[in-house]
Amino acid sequence: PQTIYLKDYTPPAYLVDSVHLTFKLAPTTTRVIARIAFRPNPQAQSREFFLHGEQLRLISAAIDGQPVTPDVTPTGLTCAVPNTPFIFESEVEISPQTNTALEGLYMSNGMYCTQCEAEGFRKITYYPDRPDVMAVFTVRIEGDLPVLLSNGNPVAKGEGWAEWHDPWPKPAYLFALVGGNLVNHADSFTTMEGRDVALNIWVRPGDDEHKCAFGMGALKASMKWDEDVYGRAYDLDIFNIVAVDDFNMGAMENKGLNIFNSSAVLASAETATDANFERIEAIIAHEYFHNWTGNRITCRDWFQLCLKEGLTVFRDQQFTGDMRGHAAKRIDDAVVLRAHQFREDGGPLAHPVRPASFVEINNFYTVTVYEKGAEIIGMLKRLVGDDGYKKALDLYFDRHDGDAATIEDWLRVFEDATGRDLTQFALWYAQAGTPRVTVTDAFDNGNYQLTLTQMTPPTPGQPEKAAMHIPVAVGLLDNAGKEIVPTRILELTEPVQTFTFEGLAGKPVASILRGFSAPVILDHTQTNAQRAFLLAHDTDPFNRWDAGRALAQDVLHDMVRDDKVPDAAFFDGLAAVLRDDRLDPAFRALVLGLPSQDDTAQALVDAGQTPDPTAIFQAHEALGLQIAQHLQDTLPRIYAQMAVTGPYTPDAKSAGKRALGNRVLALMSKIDGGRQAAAQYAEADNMTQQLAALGALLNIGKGLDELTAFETQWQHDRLVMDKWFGLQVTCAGPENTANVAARLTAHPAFTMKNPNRFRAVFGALKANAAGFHDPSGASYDLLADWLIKLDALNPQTTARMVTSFDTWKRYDTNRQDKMRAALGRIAGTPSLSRDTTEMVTRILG
Ligand code: B3K
Ligand code: ZN
Repeated sequence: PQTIYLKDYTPPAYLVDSVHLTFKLAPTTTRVIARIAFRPNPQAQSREFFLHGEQLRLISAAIDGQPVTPDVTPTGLTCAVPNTPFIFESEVEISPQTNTALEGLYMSNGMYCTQCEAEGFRKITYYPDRPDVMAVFTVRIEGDLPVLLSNGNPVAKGEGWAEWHDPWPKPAYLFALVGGNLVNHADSFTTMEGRDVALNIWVRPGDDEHKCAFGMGALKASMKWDEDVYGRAYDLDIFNIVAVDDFNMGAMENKGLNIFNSSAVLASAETATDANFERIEAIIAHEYFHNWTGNRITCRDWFQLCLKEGLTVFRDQQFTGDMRGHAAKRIDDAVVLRAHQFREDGGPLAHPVRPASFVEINNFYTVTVYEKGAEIIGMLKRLVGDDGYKKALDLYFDRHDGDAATIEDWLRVFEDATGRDLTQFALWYAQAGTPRVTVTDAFDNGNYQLTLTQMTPPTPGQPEKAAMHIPVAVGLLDNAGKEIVPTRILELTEPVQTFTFEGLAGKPVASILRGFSAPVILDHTQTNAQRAFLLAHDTDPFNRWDAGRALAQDVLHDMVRDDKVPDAAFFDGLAAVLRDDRLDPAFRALVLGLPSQDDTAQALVDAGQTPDPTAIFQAHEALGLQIAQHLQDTLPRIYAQMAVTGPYTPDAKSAGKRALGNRVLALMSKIDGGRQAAAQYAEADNMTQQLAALGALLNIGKGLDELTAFETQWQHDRLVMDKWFGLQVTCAGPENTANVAARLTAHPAFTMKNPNRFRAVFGALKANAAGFHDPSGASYDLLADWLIKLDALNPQTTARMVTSFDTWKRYDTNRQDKMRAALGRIAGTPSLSRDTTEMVTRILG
């Protein structure tokens, strides 16, 4: 397969002014008639006329009304064209019914829908399928279906047809079409500019109709927030969201017609957990925010993906912080970043936030592009301040509205708006790997000296790293826990740099990297007592939580390595936080959450050791039991205090209480034989309580009756059944995990055609670290078997899930050999997709 390089970018040879598409929908013989107005691009370096097209059957083509016979290859067509503006017309046939890759036009439960980003439009018709070609689309859909939707505003409709017009020029990846028997949950919103916008969430008739209200509320809150915070109003008369069961990712920001995985939009108290509600709110916001950051200003090419994704993730993080509290949100984001992005950045799949090359762009919708991309925006904001950020963003929207822009454009608005030189900062986009910042300090004569040393490890293709521009937020506390120097940003730009704080009465305690001010690994050797002190006193909530986390990590590390008994400081610190009624329950729940087993494995690797997932599992189990025993007198009291009375609401405050109550329940179950969990299961009137109780029971080897009852109760609901599938794998003991997963694949409701169901089982298999890495290799083999089968149907989801193997080099030779063998078997599969081939090749390195 061919590698595409950022350095090879050239402007398009022809631009498109307008497109007129007619769809005649039929399951295996859909006809697409395109009428495209082209004109030569004055900026072009060539006059070659090439249109992308894949898996299309060309019926006819014409230029300015004259039939032509283009040269057709499996990837597109070429044809002689005039040197002046011209009209290209074509008719093609496609088969949505047999499109199992879920890219292009496909069918899901009798509904037609599309997914075009990044390069799916070329499976719909011949077109210059690149984001820097932006055009005005008019769409006519003919089909015997009650609801026919596309982008923009409705123009006209009749029995079996509808026409849509989108006045905003857009790249083809934002095209969307939906046709089906759907019902809408309707509402409206009046923008700050006075535009009345009709809002709809479309679902299949039946069960799901009562699950749209929360999403609608989130949409309206997002629209208002973008006006209030960024001054950005919606720009069409209608905004449609459609829920689809079979979808490769969370959702898609098509102009005026967002298409959502049903798991990312549908929610009710009975069927969705608090975590589901929060995720739905965030994804709805994210897709809505793309209307400005992604659609009005799009990307010049796919290397610039982080331009829209990093910024839009940053915006949805700000939104969730405003809705639900910034401290907990920052902690949640840091947990995700460390667990997934640091893992990616430290392994064979490490790549810059703006990659320099790719084979298949779908493989670069990664935590690095999204989440590290968002961290870069956060750092920029910290460096230029809130006012500087606001000025820069206003300039960005002013200057680039309607453009297909680049990271250089983005950084330039910050330089122009604030006068800062961001040359060194720009390395964050180009250099892969997580920088490591080491801290040493000294105190002398009232002066406190903090020395920070930075090092970014080599990553694939990047053996040497330059020093980065790293904002390190630091505050100082005295020995009584009082803050004596409030948070300030130290700008680390050299390999080694010393910062001095003068005029102090005694040696302070430094709280470093407050608010997780940069996506780096902080290497700060501290005693358990120092960590416990910060856990008790730090005025920065993030660092307070992080001190507890570091303490837990140290304790686990010692248990795994030398079987050491945990320090009393750890239990005392946890107990103090748990009992402190002034602290937000959500925060206490976060402190009570141990690092994941994979986090512990990574920490051991960072300390130069070979992690043994079985030993890590045992240490986690043992520590959980000891925590439960130490806190046994307190747990029932806190559990009772966290009871939420009245009907379920998904707000942050009640969710925080349930989160703490359920953490406590899991601990109590380790010593009460599951008595309380069984009671909670029996009484639960919402999914958060029901699922947490079931999980607590399964984790102690009980709950089989509840598991059966759950299946009987929920067999009609796909999204809830995904939880039923996943939880059993998550909670299985290490030697049993592969068997449980294999048994579930034989369940009549298992299907690999539905990515949610496949991920429910195999995402959980990966997440169960000890079970996945059971030394027998049974889980490796099972996953490989299923990925080989899935690749023939759905390359995108296969390529994504093959990353479960990306840590193979961490482990002992037995596990390494077995993982390599599994990867080799995948790699050797005849006609393996380009997507999976690229990923396996990179993982094997
Ligand atoms: N932009 C889409 C992701 C498309 C993924 C293509 N493989 C959703 C989002 O980031 O909002
Ligand atoms: Zn996005």
